Amino acid sequence: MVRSSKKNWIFDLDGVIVFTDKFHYLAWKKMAKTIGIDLDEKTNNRLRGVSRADSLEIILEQYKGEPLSQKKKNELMEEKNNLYREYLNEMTPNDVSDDVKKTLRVLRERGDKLAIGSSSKNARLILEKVGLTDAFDEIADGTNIKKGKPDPEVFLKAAEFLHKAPEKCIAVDDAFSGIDAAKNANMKAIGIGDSARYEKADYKINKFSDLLAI
Ligand code: B16
Repeated sequence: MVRSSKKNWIFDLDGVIVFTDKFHYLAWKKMAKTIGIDLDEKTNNRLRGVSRADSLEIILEQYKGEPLSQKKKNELMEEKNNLYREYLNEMTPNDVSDDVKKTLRVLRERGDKLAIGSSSKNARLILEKVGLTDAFDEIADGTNIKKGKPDPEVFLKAAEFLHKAPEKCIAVDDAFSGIDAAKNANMKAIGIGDSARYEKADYKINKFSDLLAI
């Protein structure tokens, strides 16, 4: 079968290309403990795809003390981020599956455009550690946006960086908030992992290489 046209892919990072959610969890858990909160997995699941500041607010729902100043919140976020980056610094190319590596290579060989659309301010560090910086034509991340997913900003930025109209882009995201962001951006949305059971996803896939059949 002849493939009709080249495609423009925008990939979420955490949960699609790499799996750093366990590091987020360990870092948030340690930070939360310092203010008397025992972060459990159920609350942690609500942090998937959510910005750093919004994640802190979700954790603080369990905080029993006096209201915290913005300065204190910034300190807590910095503390969490420092812990998180210690884990990231241990990452290597072995932290990316062969399925993901091979699929990215094939899409590139087909002439498709590839971008990252991640809420993370650490996206470039992660890509560098796992050796994937050059696998993408463009990177839109937490440093380029004011509003996190489900706001479409990061996916729209990625489309802008690729010089492509949003409706010509396909976003791949594991979080419900990411699928909402893609639909809010007027893009096709592909669900994988958690979001493969989300009815708003236009396509649902089990593994990354299933993209090659779309
Ligand atoms: P940072 P993604 C998201 O990455 C994570 O899923 C989410 O848990 C995190 O809070 C957010 O990035 C911000 O990350 O603290 O590193 O800026 O899934 O959009 O690639």
